[in-house]
Amino acid sequence: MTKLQEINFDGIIGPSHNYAGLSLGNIASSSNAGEASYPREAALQGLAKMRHNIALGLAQGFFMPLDRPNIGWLNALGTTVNKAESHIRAAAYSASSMWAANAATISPAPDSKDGKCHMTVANLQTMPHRSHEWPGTLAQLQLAFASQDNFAVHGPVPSPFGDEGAANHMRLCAAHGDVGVEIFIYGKSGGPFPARQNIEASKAVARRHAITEERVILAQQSDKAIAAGAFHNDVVAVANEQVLFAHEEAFEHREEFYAEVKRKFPQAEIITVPADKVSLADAIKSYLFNAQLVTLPDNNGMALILPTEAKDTESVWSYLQELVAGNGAIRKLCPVNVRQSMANGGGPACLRLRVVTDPELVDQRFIATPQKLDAIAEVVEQYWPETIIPNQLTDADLLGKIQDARRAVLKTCGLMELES
Ligand code: SUG
Repeated sequence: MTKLQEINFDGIIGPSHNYAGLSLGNIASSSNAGEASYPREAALQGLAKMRHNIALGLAQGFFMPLDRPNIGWLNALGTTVNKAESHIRAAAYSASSMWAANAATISPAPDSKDGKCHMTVANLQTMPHRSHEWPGTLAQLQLAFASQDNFAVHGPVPSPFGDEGAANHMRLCAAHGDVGVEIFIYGKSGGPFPARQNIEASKAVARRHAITEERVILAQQSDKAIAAGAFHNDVVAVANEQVLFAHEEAFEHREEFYAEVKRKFPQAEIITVPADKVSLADAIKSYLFNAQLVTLPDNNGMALILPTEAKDTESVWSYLQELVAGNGAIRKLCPVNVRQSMANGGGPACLRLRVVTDPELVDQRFIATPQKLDAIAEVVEQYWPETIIPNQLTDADLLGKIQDARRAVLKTCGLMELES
């Protein structure tokens, strides 16, 4: 018998973290384009979030930053770091793999007909800077989840069907280790911003993961939400166990979708945040729904691990006070400071990939402990650049520093086989 548990794997924020304004439709990314970033502070904020969650009694893992700039990708484009046009150079340097919610879609073993935990690495092909993440991510998934008796790790869904991973996927279940209903959210193109999750990719992932049709739901993200800056579903909705917590304007056909949820998972508790209490604009600005909705140990109910921006947004914070006072499933609010990631449109939930499995089946090098996080923090203090302005990406010294920093963290974690 295995002991299934939810483990949150956070992407360690890489040494090349910068604000290049690469994501059309992501308001924070566009509005901070060209600003100075603080990679060291960013990575320390991410590590502090992991420590915070471990202290709550949650299981925590991490992924290594990818090799940036991606010189192989530049070479495949017939160019080099020095010769590339600035938007291509910036795409090669992006530390975007920190947002592990976009690394892959995960279907835990109880959901799959073959009893294995299935994972499909996301192709992220809508955005050039993210489209070259998947080979590095796949290498880590194959290493971390190497047991082929327990895991089936799939390559990316083929082009042209954009797939952005767990950010557009939710799971409802009585408890993490029980069989679940999996919800795949896609967008339709035609609005001012790209719809990044293609319905064909969602369907393909559900088929590849061998989930019984009766336990699959496909739902369309609302055009309005995408146009307002919700480039992924996890900016307007989050689920955990029996709870679905969503903005009133998150889904295109809300009533039909809710009816299907109730039919396929009658125990569902749907908490809809009304637009007249929290506008779509405030939800997106505060990243209220990009909270990690987690189950606390010892029957202490659920907590929302929120960005501090949620506390700073009056409508959101007063709504949340009411919510936790109501004695429902969500009982605790935990604001965490991930402002460096937030300034590129990545909140607490973007930074993590949820995997339900027995922690003992995972390569232990990817499992976090307070001691390991301390050791990683030391490397970050010593090697991560303090600050980067995107127009410095031509600087050869910076390039060397970024490469040394990654090598140092791989070495500290005993993961040198991921070096190239
Ligand atoms: O893909 N930002 C990321 C943020 C991803 C957030 N993830 C989830 N919602 N799960 C994106 O848009 C900005 C990079 C830049 O502009 O430099 C960026 O890629």
